[in-house]
Amino acid sequence: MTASFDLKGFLAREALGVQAALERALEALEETLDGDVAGATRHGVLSEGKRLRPILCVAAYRACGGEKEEAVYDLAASLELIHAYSLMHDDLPCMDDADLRRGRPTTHRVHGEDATLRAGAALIPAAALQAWRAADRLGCASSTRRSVVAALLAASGAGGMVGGQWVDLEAEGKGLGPAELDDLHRRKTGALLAAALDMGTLAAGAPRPTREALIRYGRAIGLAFQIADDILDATATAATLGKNPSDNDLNKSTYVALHGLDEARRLAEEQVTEALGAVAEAGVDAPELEALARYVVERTH
Ligand code: GRG
Repeated sequence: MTASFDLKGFLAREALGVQAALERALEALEETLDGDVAGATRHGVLSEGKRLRPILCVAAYRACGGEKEEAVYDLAASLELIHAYSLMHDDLPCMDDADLRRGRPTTHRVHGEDATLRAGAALIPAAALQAWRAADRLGCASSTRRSVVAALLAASGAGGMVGGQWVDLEAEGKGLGPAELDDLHRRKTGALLAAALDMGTLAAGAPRPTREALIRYGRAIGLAFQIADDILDATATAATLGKNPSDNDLNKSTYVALHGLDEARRLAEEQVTEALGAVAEAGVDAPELEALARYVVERTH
């Protein structure tokens, strides 16, 4: 089934649904932002990303029988708001000091550091509110609404993305071991990807074993995604990737530096196999999730 799956068409269609939800989210948020900060927010959120996290959330929701199409994009958009803030802040001079993101100058290069810092900070509570309201529109019970927002915030916080970023910054130039590198990326990248599956399955009211299996899928593709990122970082140009500097420039530990290219590719494939196994265990018919698992390691940027 996956062999004939039109991944390109699927990604393009889903990205449009996500984009429309992001526009709706920003219209509401902009009522509370001044001009500079609103401009920085639009730049960081609406620039052309792959929208992988929201697309995973929508795919998980559908795989578990969810049918409320517009509201689930609003829920999924909350993940992209967090992701966008993290990229905007990650690019700031006090972190990676990056010039290029998604093929465009970074937000602070266009709108300034002050507006970028404030826009990113405003996006964090906005994302939580967005998830809460969308779960409400999806008809989730109040305990499910709490779980949905908790999943988003736990994955974004010190035990997840922020904690992983912290370790990443401290590790620059130090050389991490394999277990430390896995831990860093499980938190920095994997936690939010796994939360996408968690939130989609929660919103659809999936039974616990299905939910747990799909969260395992999310963790596996999270690691595969990061290994693929390191492979791309080592093999593709900044123009193809649409971002700079590279991890190599920043003297960061990577899967390629630690294991070499061939072994890094094998490790990524191992995680894809693990992810596909988790979908089978979940007992759902989900060609979209199967195709997305392959996409994370086959993508070119
Ligand atoms: C102050 C310690 C501290 C943290 C603040 C900045 C930050 C929070 C976290 C950074 C997290 C980060 C940059 C994670 C990287 C995730 C990642 C792999 C980004 C690239 O994702 P893609 O390829 O990007 O999905 P697109 O552009 O397609 O959306």
